[in-house]
Amino acid sequence: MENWLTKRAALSPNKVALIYQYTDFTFAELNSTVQLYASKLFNFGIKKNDRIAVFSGNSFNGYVATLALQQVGAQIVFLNTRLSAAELSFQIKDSEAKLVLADDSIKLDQLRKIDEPVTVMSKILSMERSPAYSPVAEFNNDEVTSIMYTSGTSGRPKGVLQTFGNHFYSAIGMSLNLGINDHDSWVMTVPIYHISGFSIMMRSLVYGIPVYLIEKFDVKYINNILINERASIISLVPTMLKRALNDLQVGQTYNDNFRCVFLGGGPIDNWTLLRCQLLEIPVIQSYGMTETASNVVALNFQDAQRKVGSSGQPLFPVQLRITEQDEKGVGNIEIKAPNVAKGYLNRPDLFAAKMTDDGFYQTGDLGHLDDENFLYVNGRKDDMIISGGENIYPEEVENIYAKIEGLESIAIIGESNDDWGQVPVAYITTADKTFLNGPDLIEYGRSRLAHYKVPREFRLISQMPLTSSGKILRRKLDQVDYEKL
Ligand code: S0N
Ligand code: AMP
Ligand code: MG
Ligand code: MG
Repeated sequence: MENWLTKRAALSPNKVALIYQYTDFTFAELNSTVQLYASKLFNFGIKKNDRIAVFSGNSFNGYVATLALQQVGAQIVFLNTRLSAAELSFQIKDSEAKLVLADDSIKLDQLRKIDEPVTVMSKILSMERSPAYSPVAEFNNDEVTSIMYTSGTSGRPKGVLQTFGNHFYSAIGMSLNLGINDHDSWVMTVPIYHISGFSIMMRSLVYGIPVYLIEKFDVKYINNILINERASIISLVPTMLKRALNDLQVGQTYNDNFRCVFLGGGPIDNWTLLRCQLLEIPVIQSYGMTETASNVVALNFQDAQRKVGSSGQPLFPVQLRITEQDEKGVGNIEIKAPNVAKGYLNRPDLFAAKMTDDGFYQTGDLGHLDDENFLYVNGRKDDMIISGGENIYPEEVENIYAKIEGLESIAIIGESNDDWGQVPVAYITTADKTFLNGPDLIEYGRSRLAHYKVPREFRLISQMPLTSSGKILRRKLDQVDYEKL
């Protein structure tokens, strides 16, 4: 396919591409800004197929830099800005990123502690443009454009390789479901470093619609945009939706061009969905993941009221099946689609282990289909916790704590939480509790892990519930008597 940005700028130069802090940029303006930046990146030495890590919030500079890296043909390694220095360092090394391009409008504290080379985005601005630069001619389907790290039960995080083809089929599947029109625009307040955010940028190029780029999830600011501007679609995770509802004043409604909240990233309770119905805020519930380059299943408008609690039907390009069903029809959710990622960087073995012989990706999620083939997600096969749309793997956190002397065993589970959905809490055993206290254990975690991964509470128990083979039974922990540390 032809380069999506140059193609889009040629097809609809005067349409609005980006709205940032109440200022509009057309596709022609965005393209020329991006090409200038790309030419400077090129002069700085960034070339086709280089891997460049990006540490950025949803800022104008970050948006332009991301698009510019695609224009020079670099692969973008998206860093989650909440990660600790050690976590960032691992991803930068593992991806063999040539450099970290950092958004200097946000706090760079963790980045200052790492050894890998960092360049701030504004430094590129001061470079000369290169006469030798020209944008890549094509975005090819099996070319990797973005890499996003995801953890798992097996130790270190893996980089998910997302191709242009993945993003294209994702955008097409979505538009066939939603029916994108000329009045649509998409609010991007989910982070650009997650597929929830980045996919909005990619869709904007494919559809030719504006993105409202929002730097920080400030609920008053967001509601103001939804009430007083012409925004039509907003992607949210459940935590964000609940905050938005709680902030709405009696009688306030979203603008008359508003079409829907596109909800994903984790389970939602029926009460919140009911509240949305009462407030006449349409919600499209969806199901998807980093490995499928955003949603693969979504409810459509006609069925939203009838199928409360369902994530909808597989999108047009998506095949979905449930294997190993129990007596209630609940089993493994498996997906086959052109938007399933190419693999895990450096770990083809781990990706192959998740693929079936006939090409279905085993998501690790459990679910069932009703008699009309609507999907209901029932949970996870493993013990992954989702807090405010961020995933936490107990094993990853437990491994960090296992290094503490005197701590005999530790197990982490998710506990329900009104704001975050779930938060992690830890159960520990020790022969001598004199040296262990809750606040110190929390501090220990905060200096080594993204803060959302750190257990909120440490609970001392006399012994771990075990399986017959001696493995810790996390799912029994919430029934055990404990002493709060
Ligand atoms: C919910 C958010 C906005 C909360 O962040 P907030 O309130 O802005 O926090 P800060 O002011 O930065 O920090 C305040 C304290 O809160 C802690 N904290 C921040 N986030 C979390 C969290 N998630 N859990 C627990 N604690 C958190 C901070 O650490 C800080 O505390 P201290 O000072 O102690 O450090 C924010 O979390 C957020 O942006 N969440 C969304 C993330 C997201 O987008 N996840 C989706 C990932 N999944 C996918 O992308 C696949 C699905 C998908 O594609 C999709 C998903 C949604 C919608 C659409 C789609 C789609 O298919 O298109
Ligand atoms: P991530 O890999 O960070 O993109 O997270 C994707 C995971 O979020 C999925 O594998 C599910 O476990 C969870 N998830 C996404 N959508 C839903 C949904 N509609 N209901 C329940 N869980 C979901
Ligand atoms: Mg994942
Ligand atoms: Mg995640």
